Amino acid sequence: MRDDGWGLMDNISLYRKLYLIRRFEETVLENFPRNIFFGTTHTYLGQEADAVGVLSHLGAADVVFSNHRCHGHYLAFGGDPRALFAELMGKATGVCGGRGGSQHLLWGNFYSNGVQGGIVPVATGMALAEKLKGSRAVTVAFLGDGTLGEGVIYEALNMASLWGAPVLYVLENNRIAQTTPVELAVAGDMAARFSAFGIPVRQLATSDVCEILPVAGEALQEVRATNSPHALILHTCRFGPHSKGDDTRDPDEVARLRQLRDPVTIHAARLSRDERQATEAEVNRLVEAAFQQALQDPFPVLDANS
Ligand SMILES: Cc1ncc(C[n+]2csc(CCOP(=O)(O)OP(=O)(O)O)c2C)c(N)n1
Ligand SMILES: [Mg+2]
Repeated sequence: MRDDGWGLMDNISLYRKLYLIRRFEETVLENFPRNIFFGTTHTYLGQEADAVGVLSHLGAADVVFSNHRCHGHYLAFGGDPRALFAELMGKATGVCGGRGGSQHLLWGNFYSNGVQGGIVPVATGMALAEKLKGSRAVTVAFLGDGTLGEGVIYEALNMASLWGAPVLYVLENNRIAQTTPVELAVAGDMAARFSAFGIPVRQLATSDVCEILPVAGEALQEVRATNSPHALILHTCRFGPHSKGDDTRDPDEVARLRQLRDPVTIHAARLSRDERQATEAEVNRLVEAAFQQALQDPFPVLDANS
């Protein structure tokens, strides 16, 4: 997390973060057909309030584990947009020197990995390590509804509960996994998956960052105070395709979600017209400059001997 006031939670600061993620992701999708990005990408369009609502509470010593849909988490934690654009382009200035691509980031205490569920035991172990070190850091691990089918998650939840790992599992239920609707992939109750292991769960069905912030803050405070795992289920909406152009949903249904559940529009209503326009103009310039800079950046030099 950046140490420059990025953690502020006033309405303009929150809007800046939401809109930064939105513009970043739109820029990725707009430019994907130019063949300037290596590998694939999964955008966070529609879920911006989740990352901002949770990660605005964290400090630089805390730890974040993310998945294949990691750009929003990285940016909300204070990651540099230019380094992320450069990473997608395989450039030397990228988050991981251009070797990780969209899904595999390592930046300070921020980790992401595209193997579904793979980060959950790793995050749990990291949380435990921080506890044993006495750092007071909390770990946040993001996962999606479609990842609830991965058995390794349940081994991790069991150990987290037994050993008191200070971790907040944030389940982003966007009701779809690639093209599979949640009804065809997840049986039974989502919250019960956590409570079965004695892990307290909170749930919210909102795209309003101001509703997520206090509940996430309370959950994180409990993780810190009790040195034990907690879960937060955020029922959210994916506005874009799973990756690029692979959306099999009814376009009218997606349009309806955009109309009712847009985190950017919802929060924009709290700003005056001038505040909104000034913030958007500032972020538009920042994202464009980051993108252009990354385009100019050099590729890594491959050294066969290293
Ligand atoms: C172990 C594993 N199996 C399959 C995939 C391919 N894959 C990537 S994302 C995804 C769907 C994930 O759905 P969900 O967990 O709901 O996250 P969302 O994409 O909705 O954010 C799949 C099947 C993978 N990355 N890892
Ligand atoms: Mg999903």
